[in-house]
Amino acid sequence: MAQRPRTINEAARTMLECAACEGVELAWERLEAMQPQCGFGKLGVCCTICAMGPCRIDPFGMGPQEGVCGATAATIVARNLARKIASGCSAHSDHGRTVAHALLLAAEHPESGYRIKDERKLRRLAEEFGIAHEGRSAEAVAKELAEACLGEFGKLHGELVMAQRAPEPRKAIWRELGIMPGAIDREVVQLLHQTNMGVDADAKNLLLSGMRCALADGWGGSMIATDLQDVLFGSPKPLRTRTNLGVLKEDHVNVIVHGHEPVLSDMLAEASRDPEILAKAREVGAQGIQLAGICCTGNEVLMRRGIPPAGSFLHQELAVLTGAVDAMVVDVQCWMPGLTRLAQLFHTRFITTSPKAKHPGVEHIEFEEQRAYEIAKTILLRAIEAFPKRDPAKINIPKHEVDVIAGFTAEYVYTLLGGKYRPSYRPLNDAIIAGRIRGVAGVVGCENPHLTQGWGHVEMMKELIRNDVLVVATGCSALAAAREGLLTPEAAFIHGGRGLAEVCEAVGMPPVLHVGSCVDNSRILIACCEILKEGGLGSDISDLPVAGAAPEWMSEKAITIGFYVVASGIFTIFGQPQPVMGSPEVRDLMCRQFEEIVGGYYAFEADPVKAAQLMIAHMNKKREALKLRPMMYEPAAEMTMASE
Ligand code: SF4
Ligand code: MSK
Repeated sequence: MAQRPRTINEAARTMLECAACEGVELAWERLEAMQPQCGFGKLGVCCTICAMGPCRIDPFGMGPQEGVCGATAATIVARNLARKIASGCSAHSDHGRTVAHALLLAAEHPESGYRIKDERKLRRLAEEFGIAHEGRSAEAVAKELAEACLGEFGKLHGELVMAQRAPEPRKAIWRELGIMPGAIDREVVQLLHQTNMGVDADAKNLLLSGMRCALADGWGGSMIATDLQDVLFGSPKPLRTRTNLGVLKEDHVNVIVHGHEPVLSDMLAEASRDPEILAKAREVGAQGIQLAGICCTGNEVLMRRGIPPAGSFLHQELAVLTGAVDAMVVDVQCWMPGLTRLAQLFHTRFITTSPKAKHPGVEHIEFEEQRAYEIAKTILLRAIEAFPKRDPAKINIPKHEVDVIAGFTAEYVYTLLGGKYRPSYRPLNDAIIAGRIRGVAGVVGCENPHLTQGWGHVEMMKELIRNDVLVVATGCSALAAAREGLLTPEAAFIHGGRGLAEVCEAVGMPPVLHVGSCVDNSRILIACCEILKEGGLGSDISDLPVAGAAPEWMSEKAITIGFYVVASGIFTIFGQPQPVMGSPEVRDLMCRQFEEIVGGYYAFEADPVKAAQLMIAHMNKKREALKLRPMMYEPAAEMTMASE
């Protein structure tokens, strides 16, 4: 049987060949060594919640159908899934909390190096939180806003402030179902309690609580992270840069920032221009400092500072293999412990920075917001020290880099489509109503060595834009699209349908809009609210011709994102199934009954073109319900089946 290619990306292929020649083991080899993987785990029917277990349900009905306590497959599957939702919500929300702390610091200690960069957004948020701001200094307002946001994590009563942004019919559904989120931390705690041994054994009840916890992420923790980052680091505006491993420079000190939280990486970007640091770099023979990003920290500094992304999740080891990375600096989430051993084969300084994320044998330079600039300089000095230790024989930077336009936000769409003097969502709504644009798809999420890297994202996006669907992308999905040239206006003429291409040409935008990092999926929710407010496309998010997808997901955070997107009323497709296939009851709830309950529901489809067709069919269904005009132009009927 022909082997499935590991990647669709040319630069990644070059590095994988290099790894094979050197006999270096990467995630793909570790995955092979792991075969066969546990089928019970994959199906979600393994329970380790108490010490009477571990228990497992026989999916073929030949063995035990209940755990020692009597829990059925449905209970076990739903409980396991709920725990993943709680974990994903914790990760995003803790990120939001870190940013709120940084905002507080900027307000109270400007000498920390943090500044308020978007005062207009600060004052808009203050108004939303009921904080008086007129005639008050930005710092005074920021202090109160930061405290109010921190209060959202543990408040005793009431609903989340940002969840009030949802349209009224949506909030009515959440209240009716009892899934309107309250304090963020409490939702996580309650869900973990509910999944203890001997608490909730009702799969539907567990998944509804899972939705409430996920909503506390999407309309709470993640939204706080996104909005406060805009206040602190500046609201992104589209900018052009380059991406892929070719952005690393042989004659520069290359520093990779990887993870999710921009509180350190933004400071590294600032410090990389410090004359003292640049002089030190020149002393060791380098021309300067090249900062490059991986994963969502990369997205954050890409969209605000134009720092080029070297790659996405599965590029992290490949970047080290170039032999030209002088320091790999990680904060939290998505960095592989395998980097530790790999970095030791090279001169690369692998540096952890968060008290929450360490690894034995790895240099740890703890990041403290109060000394952010000083710490950023220390880290850069470590990279400069490493530069002369490079082994020239090991340097192999693939010459691949392409143009990328990144940094769209829900707010920027106003200006993008309506122009500076008439900012409005009207042109977008009109294009949808007139049948020039079929709908909007959010394609997001990770990469996974189980699949050919980038294949799911890129094939799905091509099929969507070919059918006049505007795509918004975040996380590693956006980075995969960037590498294959989909984040340029020209991509609309090469791959887009005629209607979408006309709109892209009129405003000069790419057919796939980069809207940020994983926490920035909250921007997609806000864009849906803005479309509804503009009018003509229904009254609830579930009325809109929109859909979501995570074709190559791997993280628990993706499950949480999926749940808040579905609970917001959006049809969502995951490539690999979530670990629920061991319970037909849970699968039926998610893939069918959820539509009745919350308007959004799931499908699992590994073929990205088939998945795109399901999304298109869903959009057509919504267009019909809204009695919109037929599409102006239908693409050629043939459906190219994606084949790996
Ligand atoms: Fe087994 Fe029940 Fe304990 Fe899970 S909670 S390990 S199913 S006894
Ligand atoms: S970084 S969560 S691999 S998208 Fe946000 Fe990429 Fe997934 Fe991490």
